[in-house]
Amino acid sequence: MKRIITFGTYDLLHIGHIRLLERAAKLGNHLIVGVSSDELNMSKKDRAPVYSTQDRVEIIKALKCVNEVFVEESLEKKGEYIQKFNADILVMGDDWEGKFDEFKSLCDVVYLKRTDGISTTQLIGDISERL
Ligand code: C2G
Repeated sequence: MKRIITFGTYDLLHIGHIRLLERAAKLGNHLIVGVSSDELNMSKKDRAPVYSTQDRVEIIKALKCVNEVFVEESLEKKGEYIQKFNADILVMGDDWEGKFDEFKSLCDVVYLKRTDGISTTQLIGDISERL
């Protein structure tokens, strides 16, 4: 029984998010997802997500490959979340390659390849060009 934990904003859910979550789920038996709060996003990206924290949580909860969802309040609390949820593997996209190696003392850390050519920022740009 392996418990996987991963983190993200998942704003305007797209195929890159789905592929990452499905591949993460396959590494174990139970996938736990930390969805970053609106406040955390403002500090991280200087932009409010299009969908609210509660809507993003609800959307991620509805996915077949996801077992448990919580709100990630702070980037500094990753170690606490790993321990609280008893995670065996931390999975992140490879845009974070090497950034979470400090948690190797708590669990395995795996970086998965991102899907090329799609991002929330790009989607916002594409949609606004169509208006
Ligand atoms: N992702 C992907 N391919 C893309 C876009 C995103 O595989 N084309 C992955 C990211 O690597 C990440 C997950 O989907 O693992 C969620 O992406 P974001 O919502 O952009 O998450 P981010 O804002 O990077 O938040 O604590 C860390 C942060 O909360 C991560």
